[in-house]
This record gives sequence, C-alpha cells and structure tokens, in this order.
Amino acid sequence: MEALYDISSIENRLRDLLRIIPRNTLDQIFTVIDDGVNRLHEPMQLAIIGKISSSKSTLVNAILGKTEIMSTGQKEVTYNVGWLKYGRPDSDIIIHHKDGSPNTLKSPKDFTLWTTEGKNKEIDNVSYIEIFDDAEILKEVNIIDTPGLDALRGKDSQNTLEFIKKVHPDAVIMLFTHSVSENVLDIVSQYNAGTSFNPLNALGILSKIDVLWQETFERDRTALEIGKKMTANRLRKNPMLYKTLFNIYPISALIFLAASTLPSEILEEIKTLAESDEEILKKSLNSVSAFVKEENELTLPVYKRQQLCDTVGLYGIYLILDLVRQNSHIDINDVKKHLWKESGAKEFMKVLHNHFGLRAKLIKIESIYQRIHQAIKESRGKTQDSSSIQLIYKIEQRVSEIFSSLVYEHREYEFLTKLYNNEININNETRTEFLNLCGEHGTSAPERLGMKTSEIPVQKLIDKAQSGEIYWRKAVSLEPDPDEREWMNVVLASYTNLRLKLQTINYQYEQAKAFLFNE
Ligand SMILES: Nc1nc2c(ncn2[C@@H]2O[C@H](COP(=O)(O)OP(=O)(O)OP(=O)(O)O)[C@@H](O)[C@H]2O)c(=O)[nH]1
Ligand SMILES: [Mg+2]
Repeated sequence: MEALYDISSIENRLRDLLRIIPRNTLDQIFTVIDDGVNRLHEPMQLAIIGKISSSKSTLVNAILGKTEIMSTGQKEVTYNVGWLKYGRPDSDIIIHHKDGSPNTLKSPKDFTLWTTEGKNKEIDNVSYIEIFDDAEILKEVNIIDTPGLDALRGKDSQNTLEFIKKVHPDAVIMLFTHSVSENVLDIVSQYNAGTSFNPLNALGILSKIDVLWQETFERDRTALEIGKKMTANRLRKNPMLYKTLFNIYPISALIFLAASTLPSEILEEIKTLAESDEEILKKSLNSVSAFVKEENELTLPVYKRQQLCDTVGLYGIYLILDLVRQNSHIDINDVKKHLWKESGAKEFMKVLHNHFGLRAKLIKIESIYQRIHQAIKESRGKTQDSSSIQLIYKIEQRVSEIFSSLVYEHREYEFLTKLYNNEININNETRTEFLNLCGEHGTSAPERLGMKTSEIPVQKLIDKAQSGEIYWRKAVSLEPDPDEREWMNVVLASYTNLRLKLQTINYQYEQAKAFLFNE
C-alpha cells in the first residue's frame, strides 16, 4: 500500500548501527549499509535491459513523453549506460569515467555532438552518464537506459552487466523482441546473484509489435492482438518467465512515443495520403520498401513517406489512415488517444504506475534490506574469528529489528512474492481478492475491494472492507495450521488498513464540507 513507513527512523537506526561496525574487519557490511543509508532518500532505480536494438531507448523516450532524451536509431546505438534523474532538462550531462578520472560536464547539445564525432577512445572510457529531465515520474523513479546485450558487442554488454552488478537496480524492465535466439534472462541471472529479480520487481515487454503486424500477411488482427497472443504463448512455454517477471506486455514504443509527441503536420500529411488511389495505397502498405518506392504513385513525395515511416512506422500510418477514412475531420488529440491504446501504452503505463510507481519506496527499501542481508551472509562465510562472528550475529539481529518497523508492508510484499512464485496454495478467488486488495489491478478503493463502478458511496466501501475483516478474522480463528494463519493475517491486516484509511478520508471529507459549504 502507500508509503506509511518512516524512512527517517530507518535511516537513524542504520546510522547508529554503522558506529559499531569496524571498517577494517567488516568492510563489506559497512559499505553496503552506508550505501543503503544514502539510497533511502534517492528515488527507486529502474533499469531497462534487453538485446541490441530492442527498442530500449525509444521506450525510455516514450515513458518520458519526449522525442530526444536518449538517442535512438539504427546507427546511434547506445554505447553508454544513461542514468536519468529528475532535474532541469537543460542541466549539464555528467560523464563518469571508467579509469577513475574526474567527472566531466557537457551541455546536452555538446554531448550529442561529442558522441556523434566518434571519439572512440574517450567514449570507451565512459562508465555511465547522468542526464536530467523534468518528467514527473522521475521524482519517484530513476530510469537507467543500458547498451544492448549482445555477444557480438561483448564490451558494451560487459559494461551493462558490470553496471547492473555495481548499482543493483531495485527493479528492471526486460525487453524481448520476437526473435527466438534470445537469452537475456540467462545473461542477467548470471550477474544477478543476491538480488534476484522476481515478479515484484521485474516486468517484461515484447517490443516492436508493429513490426510483427507488418510481417503478418493477413491484416485482420491488430498488432496488440498479435502481441498478446504471442506473449501468452511465450509465458506458457517457459515457466521460468513466470518466476522472474510480473507479466510481459506487448508494446510498440515507436507508436507509444508518437502518442504523446505526434506533430499535427503528420496528421495533415496522412490526410493527403488518404487521397491516393486506393489499390496502390493498399499495395504500398505491404512493406516499408513498397511504401517508399518511387514507382508506387502516392499523393506524397517519397522523402515525406520515409519521414512518416520513421515517425510512426507503417502500422502507425495504417492506424491513422483508418481513422481518417472513418472521419476526415478527426483531430490530432483523437489520433493520439487511439495510438496510446493501440501501441499497448495504456495498459503498460497503468502497470508501471500501480506496480512500480506506488510501491517504489517499498521496492527500494526491500532491495536495500536484501543487499544488507546478502552481505551479512557472505561476510559470515569468510569470517573465522569468534568475536567477529558474534558481532555479525548482533548486526544481523539489529538489521532485522530495524526493518521490522515495516512489518505490515514487508509481510504484504512477502506474501505477494510467494503468490507470484506459486509458493502458496490458495484458491483462485482468494488470490484475486488479495491481488485486488494490494492494488495490483487498480489502486482506487473500489478497485481494491473488487467493486466495478466508481460512484459508490464511501459508507458502502467501508462496509465492504469491514465485512472482509469479519470474514478473515473468523477464518483465522478457525484455522489450526499456524502457517496458514500467517498469510490469512496478512489479508486481514490489509482489509483493516484499507478500512481505517477510508474512515479517515471520509471524516476529513465531512469536515471539509462543513467548513466549505456549511453542510
Ligand atoms: N517499427 C519500430 N521500430 C522501432 C520501435 N522501437 C524502436 N524502433 C527502431 O529500432 C531502432 C533501435 O531502436 P532503439 O530505441 O535505439 O533501440 P535500443 O534497444 O536502445 O538499441 P541499442 O541501444 O543500440 O541497444 C531504431 O531505428 C528505432 O527507430 C518500434 O516500436 N517499432
Ligand atoms: Mg539504446
């Protein structure tokens, strides 16, 4: 649920703990806790990983709704890890070096020039860059764009994997294209010891679904339908994916990006294109090469056709043409809305917000906890003398006490993880009830309570939460098995928390009405 945790208290108690850890003997534990303290106040770190040219940078731009934050293109491959943070878009880009030489600053314009000039030696020495933008989402979540993983580009892949190992992103989005030869999961899991990705911190994306559509001869299904079918098959065939990813979402990042950045001239050009001979147009839409062929006489010059392909792709052109044919006066906002839905952005952004955004603080705290836990385990394995072993034991106890202030959120998180990993045997109805309650299918109170309409009187919502409490309290009292009672108590606590929140909001609402309207 929402952030109810007291971050300052965790911070103060971790700082106190640092005082009793000797750096000389327990450096690994000291460093991880020290780093954890610093990360408490930073946004969650979300890394985008995938093979070369799998649409990572385009997706980052689409999430931020800007065309030119990360450079994309066939030639402009991403050579550096790009760490996107909240700030003024015109801030200098900070370049960090591998050889430990001081950071350098470059304006966004100079940086673009510098990377396209191809000063390979200098670029090879870049470890990562920090880039700033004012998109709202960056306040809670930093986005890390990475170079594509690829055997042929061993050096860049190595850079990415070393970065992942060093920075330990709290969460990750993995991109897959439809090619079969992908082993992103394998590569990542090798470098992932200690902070294993699981359905609560990892999402999958099947990218470039518009290209899938292009390759399908029958044009009777939308790209989203084709993509959905493919992701369902892939998940069914590979049970490992279920254990690693929350879900796989089909997306065309190119069209997703156009959904927020499409200039109105493009719509006008497609309106002009719609006046072409119907047969020729149909034939031209078979492939990009046919579309830009001089011999196919369309009402737009070839260079403009190419521009259209670069901006929205062939499928985007097809979608917009379809809208224009239905209504020749359609305006740009309606077109954008349609692209938003058909690109897969609508569903994906909802999940990004519900699954990651609202839980960002908790995901981050969990990942800090897991890393400390891992460091303690590793240090214990390496330590021989008994006084250090005793101290490690004491540290371990203090760490679990500190994080136990998050008991409720932690338990809910653990229960969710077990649910996604199918480690708990409960019926589907209860599973859905709990997933709803945790906001996995929408974060409004009616959605959490599994109620459809949005205009439900608050009292009804409170009643529903209360009847959930009564039901689960009784179930707990009748259950003899303590393991079963444990998760049932988590469900019960979720209902209680929701009811208390609703009652508080209702009370404040009534008071506000009395104050504002004398009601
Ligand atoms: N048709 C289509 N093309 C796309 C899509 N996303 C990206 N592209 C194109 O694919 C190429 C690679 O896209 P990028 O976003 O740069 O891919 P990347 O994964 O960041 O690539 P690297 O950083 O080099 O690994 C570019 O030419 C994009 O225009 C998409 O959804 N549909
Ligand atoms: Mg890239």
